[in-house]
Order: sequence, then structure tokens, then C-alpha cells
Amino acid sequence: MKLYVLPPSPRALKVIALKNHLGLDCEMQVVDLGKDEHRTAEFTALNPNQKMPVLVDEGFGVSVFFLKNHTLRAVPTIET
Ligand SMILES: N[C@@H](CCC(=O)N[C@@H](CS)C(=O)NCC(=O)O)C(=O)O
Repeated sequence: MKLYVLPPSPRALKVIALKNHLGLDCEMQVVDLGKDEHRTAEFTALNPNQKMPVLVDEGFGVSVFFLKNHTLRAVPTIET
């Protein structure tokens, strides 16, 4: 798994905290919004909304908002 984040963002920090809490083995990739790295073709292919955080699992990219609603039902209070 690979997590695309910009750590100073509270949305990123919440997701990183959850990753650590769950003990997920996950590579992290910084997405520098100041350099428009979220607007590249590669990132847009992962999330057409061009927003981080994004989690990629087995080549499938999902926004963490999607993940919260569809995968992490065990932790329903997380806001991204
Ligand atoms: N939870 C939502 C929102 C995430 C969000 O708003 N991320 C902001 C940073 S905190 C972002 O990437 N903004 C870039 C932009 O809007 O250009 C999602 O995952 O789609």
C-alpha cells in the first residue's frame, strides 16, 4: 500500500495516525500541493478530484473519504 499525503495537513495527519494505530505497513509519498503535484496526470489518475490524502492498494487508488465510507466501517468517526 502507498499513502499520498502532505503531512502538515490535518487531514493527512489524521490518516497517518490511523495508519499507525492499525499498524499498517504502508509506504508514504509526499504530495506537495504548493508545487501542484496533486494536479499531475499521474496523481489525477489516482484521484480525479486532485486532492490528498489518497491510498493506493494493489494499483487501485481511492480517496480516503471513499475508504472511510466503503472499507473502514470499523472506524466510522474518522473525518478526512
Ligand atoms: N476528504 C476529501 C477532501 C480532501 C482535501 O480537501 N484535501 C485538500 C488538502 S487538506 C487538498 O488536497 N486540496 C487540494 C486542492 O483542492 O487543490 C477527499 O479526500 O476528497
